[in-house]
Amino acid sequence: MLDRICSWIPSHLEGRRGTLIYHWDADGAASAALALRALEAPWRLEIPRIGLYSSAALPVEVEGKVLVLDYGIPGREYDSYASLVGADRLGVADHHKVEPPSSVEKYCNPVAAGLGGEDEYPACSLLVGRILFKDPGPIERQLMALGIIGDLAPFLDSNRPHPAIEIARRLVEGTGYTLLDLREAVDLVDSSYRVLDYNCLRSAARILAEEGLEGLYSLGCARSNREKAERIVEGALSRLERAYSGPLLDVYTLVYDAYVTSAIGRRLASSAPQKIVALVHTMPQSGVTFAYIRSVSRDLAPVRRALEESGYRVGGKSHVIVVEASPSDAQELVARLVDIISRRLGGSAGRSA
Ligand SMILES: [Mn+2]
Repeated sequence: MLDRICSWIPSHLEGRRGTLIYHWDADGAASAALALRALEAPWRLEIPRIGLYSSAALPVEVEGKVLVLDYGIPGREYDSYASLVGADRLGVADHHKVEPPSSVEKYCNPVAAGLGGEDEYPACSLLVGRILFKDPGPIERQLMALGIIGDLAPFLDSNRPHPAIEIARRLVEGTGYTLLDLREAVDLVDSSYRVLDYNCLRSAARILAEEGLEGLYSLGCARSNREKAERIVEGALSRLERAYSGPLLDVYTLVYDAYVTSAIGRRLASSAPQKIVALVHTMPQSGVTFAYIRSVSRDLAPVRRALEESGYRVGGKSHVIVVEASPSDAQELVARLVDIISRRLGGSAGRSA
């Protein structure tokens, strides 16, 4: 089934020139590293503008064929991107629950195609690894597991079981690493997007492709970004304000100029595992506001539908949603979230297994 929609990937990667574009997190970097290992020559590496989820965040200057990995934007965004770079040379591999594009034929997203949920497809790295490597070796197994632990870190951090964590455990078994080693590797990659270090995100993908986890642990820029990011996250936590607290929902606000939205949002979600947690984060210098909505126990699909119906731009998966707004709408966004999640969905924001 997966082969039917994703079998184009190996031939798409043929040729010496091309561009890999990948989501700025650990799953994105692991997916790019797996693609690099399958290439005969290293392609150019590009990362969307950190924090933004739209075709406008994708590079216009690309070379050769283009493969976008793990970037989670809805299909219509790829339709607009295809009109810029050409639909024939664009391919997309993803596992986010979004509407598929209409003009991009090379679109490998089993979740969007209705082949399964995110439990079956917990990471883009797992998807890409399965397609590219019929018999994955130790480094491929590490990379496939890294993407899973990247996307499921909040489950691991709050000690909640998830079937895919067992998949990751089996993948790294015998490669010399544990789940905790993977968790550390996730922080090493993710710290670079928190401090907006695009170059280090490229280095991370390249060294992961060449040496696997071992190379990442000794990557100097990743280690220093982790220290920087820890200080930044501490600074953000001290400025966090609770705007609302109810039995189902907590809403926090933060005004802070660093891309720590997911780091803080994940931490808040892990500390209130029975609830839905929303963080409305404004970065004044960048002029953007994000609402990051996460729950480790509840399916957010009804929340997502309600926000879309209210006219918001929404991206994400079943346990995490990102809403983009402008800073002047931050206060209204808080009120809307309380209205939609607490009042309207109070009874129906269902628990998932
Ligand atoms: Mn992912």
